[in-house]
Amino acid sequence: MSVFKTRLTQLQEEHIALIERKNQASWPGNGIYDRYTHPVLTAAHAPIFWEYDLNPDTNPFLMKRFEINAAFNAGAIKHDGKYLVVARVEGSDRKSFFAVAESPNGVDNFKFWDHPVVMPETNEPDGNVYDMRLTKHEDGFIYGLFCTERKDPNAKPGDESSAIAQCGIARTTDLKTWIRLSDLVTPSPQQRNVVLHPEFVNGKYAFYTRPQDGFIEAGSGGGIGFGYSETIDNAVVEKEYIVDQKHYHTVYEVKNGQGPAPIKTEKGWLHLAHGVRNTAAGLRYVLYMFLTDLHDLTKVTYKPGGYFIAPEGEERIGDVSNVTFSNGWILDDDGTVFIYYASSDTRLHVATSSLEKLLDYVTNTPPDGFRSALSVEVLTGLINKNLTHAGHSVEI
Ligand code: M1P
Repeated sequence: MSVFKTRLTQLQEEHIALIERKNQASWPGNGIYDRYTHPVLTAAHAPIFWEYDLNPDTNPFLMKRFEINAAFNAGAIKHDGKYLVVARVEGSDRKSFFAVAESPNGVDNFKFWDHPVVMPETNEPDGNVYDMRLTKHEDGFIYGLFCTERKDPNAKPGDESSAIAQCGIARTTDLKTWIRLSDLVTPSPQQRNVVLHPEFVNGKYAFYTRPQDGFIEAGSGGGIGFGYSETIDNAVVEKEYIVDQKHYHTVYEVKNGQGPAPIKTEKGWLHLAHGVRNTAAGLRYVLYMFLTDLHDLTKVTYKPGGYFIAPEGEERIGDVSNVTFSNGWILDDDGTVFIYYASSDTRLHVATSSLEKLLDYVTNTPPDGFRSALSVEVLTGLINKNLTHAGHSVEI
């Protein structure tokens, strides 16, 4: 057999084994959610026909012609009975694009659709697009809001890295054909992590935003904002109300951002977000949760202290290490919640929980007291409760 054929056979066998690999929950976990043994999506999940020219005449050495570098930060939705993620796929040329992968069960067997998303552009071409949040809106459409990044027109000569980030908006009914609308206009010079609320609020479209001064730095901006627009075509948010601020000496002291669209529960809107703090080794991104009032969407009613998910083991390492990031989750009919989170801007994982468990977590985990002494007070309370409780049914 030719080298071409031998290599191709091996690549195909390895690819099928990867896609069909079973994923198992890692026990005993923390009781809040289950992590899984394997990532659900990686660069290696890209179909072989994306990376190779499979014609031996034009590619006799069976070389990669279009290398996929990473598959991470994914929007998620259950559609026609399938668990779909719209991943940020990045080529070795650093350009991101969107591609849909589907799974029959939400935890393994994720397979990319044959073609990536062809995202139409506005009059101002996108330099890079990433981090789509999917919202099934009550107006009947599925919206994808994402970051569109373009070179800063005011960058000084020689500055090839300054960029302007804004929120791109597209809608679809089948995740195959996308209609691009105008980018969201807000008072903020930079926007990332913008999410469409699934319901109309007083007849208006409502957006979670992240006002930010610079491309990386939140600066005097920051916090998860909230604002309204009369329309979704040519959407304009005139005022951003801060729902969840960054705060000194917390896991969200440098900046934060809304994750996926919040889930409506009987106790309020359940939010997943990311928080960023600075360390000697650079920025550290973790996930945290909070609940907002069912009627006053700008009022946080519960917010556990600390992180919900932080990078662990191999999750710690990647193109941008020490990062967990989530922009997609799926609430299933039986109350299971599939939380899709990416690690270190490299790969996508799933954690599973339930609405009941997440509400228990959010409403019963002590809030951040913002001082060491108050953390010790909370810990002492828990220790004393456990050690002095005579009627404990469990031997300690
Ligand atoms: O590299 C970590 C993350 O950085 C950005 O998030 P934020 O806007 O909060 O700083 C995004 O580029 C995100 O995609 C990335 O995972």
